[in-house]
Amino acid sequence: MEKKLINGHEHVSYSRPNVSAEQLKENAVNFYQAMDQRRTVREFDTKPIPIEVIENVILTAGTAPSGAHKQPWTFCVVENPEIKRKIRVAAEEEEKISYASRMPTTWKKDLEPLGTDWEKPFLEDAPYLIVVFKQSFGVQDGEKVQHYYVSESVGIACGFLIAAIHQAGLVTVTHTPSPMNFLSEILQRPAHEKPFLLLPVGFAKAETYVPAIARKSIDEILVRY
Ligand code: IYR
Repeated sequence: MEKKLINGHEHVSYSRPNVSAEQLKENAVNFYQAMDQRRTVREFDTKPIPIEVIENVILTAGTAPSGAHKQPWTFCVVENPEIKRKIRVAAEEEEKISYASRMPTTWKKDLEPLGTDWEKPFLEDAPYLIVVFKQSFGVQDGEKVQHYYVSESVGIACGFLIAAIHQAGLVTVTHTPSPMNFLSEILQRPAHEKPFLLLPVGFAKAETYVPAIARKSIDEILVRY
């Protein structure tokens, strides 16, 4: 592999194969159609899944770009039923209060078509919970390491993760119990890691339903200049 020093730092040559316009169009439409099959699913089958699948979707998430390549993320994988139970109990405790008094009426109205409520059985049914933490800063050899665009970086990594989960043939739901500090306590994460997103991962329950909702059209989301 060809190497070159830039600013005194080693660079390696990089290229991707030349692809015809026809092939580009086919690739793009195929990936869109595959991703358009993704749905948020809230009811899970308890069927186990090999850990290698979870390792590889997390490796995929780890390929995301990040501010100054600091990779400011930690992915905790929970398989232990007792820890899943603890997370469910704590999440439902918060969600119960949120639905009863913290969420304004308009918010609850907006959620009505999705059929959500405070109960979160998926936190125990799904064979794995991936709890994503964002690192406000890093720690290396006891020294503080500056991180940049942390939420953006971790958000992009979560997008990759969700795409990888779908591509593998599994389902998930982006669960954000609020507040979610209980996740730091249960999983005993250090103070510089903040809970970002909780993703149960598994097969969809044999008989489940998702809301009959549509995605915005190209004209609604694309502005050309
Ligand atoms: N965190 C709650 C409420 C909730 C909020 C939004 I915005 C959603 O898109 C879905 C749910 C819950 O998980 O039920």
